[in-house]
Amino acid sequence: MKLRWAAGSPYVRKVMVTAYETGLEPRIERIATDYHAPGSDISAHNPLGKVPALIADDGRIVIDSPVICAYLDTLHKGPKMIPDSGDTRWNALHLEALADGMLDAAIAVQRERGRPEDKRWPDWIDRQWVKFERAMDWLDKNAKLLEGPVTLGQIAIGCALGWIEFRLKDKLGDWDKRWPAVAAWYRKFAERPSMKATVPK
Ligand SMILES: N[C@@H](CCC(=O)N[C@@H](CS)C(=O)NCC(=O)O)C(=O)O
Repeated sequence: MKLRWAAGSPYVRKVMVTAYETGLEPRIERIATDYHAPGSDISAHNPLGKVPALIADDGRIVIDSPVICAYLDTLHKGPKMIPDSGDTRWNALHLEALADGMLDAAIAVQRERGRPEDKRWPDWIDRQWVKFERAMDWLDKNAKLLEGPVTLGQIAIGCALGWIEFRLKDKLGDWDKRWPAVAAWYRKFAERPSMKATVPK
């Protein structure tokens, strides 16, 4: 399989952590992709111009990290990252959706901050950041959902927090104090070999 890959992308990282956790990593060839470059050929595999995109062994193209991870989960015989049924399934998918939404909001903040100062809209930054803060408040109260064998939900939350801590450290502040249950869980999760092998640089 080939993966349209970029080192700094948290969505790509989610796919790669899933690949490590399921033993599929050796089967994935990373194709480094500069999706911002004018004329980038990423649209040949994803008309939306986004990474990650997977080119499966049979030529099938799979886009969007939740779909790629679900696809990878069909290719191995070990414990499923998306459990087949019951509470664990819906908790995993719920956490993944929450994590992706946290990231979407955080990336919107980072993009807005990257504009020339006279083109920035502070209200937009606040509106996005509050989504992240509300999600973290909820997660801290429901941190027990992060317990148990590794799932795609945990992977997605781990990768989202890894990116936000890396890119928006100043906004995040002393988050170990504000969201202690999530922070404690994250510090431990970040020690997994799959997370260490994919640290954003
Ligand atoms: N929902 C997508 C989001 C992917 C995404 O936004 N990737 C970013 C890199 S972190 C990208 O390729 N952005 C390019 C663009 O939006 O034009 C997923 O989960 O895969």
